[in-house]
Amino acid sequence: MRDEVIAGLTKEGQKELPSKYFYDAVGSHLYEAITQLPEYGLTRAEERILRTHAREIVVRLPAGAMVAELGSGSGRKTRWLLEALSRRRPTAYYPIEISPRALAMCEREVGGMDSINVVGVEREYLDGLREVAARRRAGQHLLVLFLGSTLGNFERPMALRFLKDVRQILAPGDALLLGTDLLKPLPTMLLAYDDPLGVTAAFNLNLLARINRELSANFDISQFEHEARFNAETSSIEMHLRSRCAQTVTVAGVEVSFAAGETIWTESSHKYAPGEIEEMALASGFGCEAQWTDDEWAFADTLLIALGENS
Ligand code: AVJ
Repeated sequence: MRDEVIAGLTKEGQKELPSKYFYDAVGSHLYEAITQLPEYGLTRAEERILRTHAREIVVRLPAGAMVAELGSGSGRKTRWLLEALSRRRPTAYYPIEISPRALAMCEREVGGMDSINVVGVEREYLDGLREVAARRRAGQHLLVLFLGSTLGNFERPMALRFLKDVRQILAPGDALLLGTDLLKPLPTMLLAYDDPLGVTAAFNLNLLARINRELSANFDISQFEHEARFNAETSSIEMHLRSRCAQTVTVAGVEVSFAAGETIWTESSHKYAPGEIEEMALASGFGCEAQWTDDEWAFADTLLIALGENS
């Protein structure tokens, strides 16, 4: 974390911080609060999809597959799928998370379920997935869950790279259930990332507070403000932290200077056009088996099947 933070803050031009560091104890709880906000429809939309279509999804999955989830979060949405799966047979579930807090929340949420064996994997996504794939029995299929539009945090070329990397770890016939937030009217998207209660602002600013706590930095949190904007070129909502004045901060012994009004880019959440997901899937070695969308909030869960070498 130290090296990535220093590299991002000392970069020429636009300063940046990796969004994966939002989720310490405070950040994980703030994100949970965001998912309850009326302005942030994403999580509820996906929960409605998984709740309403759980059985339909499960019958399309390879039988007896073990389940790996990339970035499980609290695991609340996943319950609906796991319930439908475990009604057919006992299922092994491997949540993969770098945040021990999120992993603990997830193990608590899912741990009590009958016929589900939860084994948390505290690793980066691809490392964790390789580890889980190595544990499968001969011929056993894998279902990878990548929900909540976490893919949207990658720049488009990185998202494609990531899907290709996942495909490489999978065998033909393995499945990937991919959750993606879709493009919607600008005011709706902006409010979702700049809510009137300031929960998202707190979530964003907590990144600086975390860096203070863990890298003995001295950010004055009151001298930064939350900003959400839409980047039409990349079709993504960007979150930034704007320096309210000219100031110098020390981070792990390194001095970082800010001009008044300068920003740190902390996250992009890409919003997809409906046809785009199938396109990305095909370009990364998956076939599009089915797609479910929500009526209230434009969001899609797409079931992708890893194609064989010749298909
Ligand atoms: C957890 C990555 C899906 O991008 O919408 C929520 C994180 N950031 N509000 C998103 C987030 C600001 C969220 N994801």
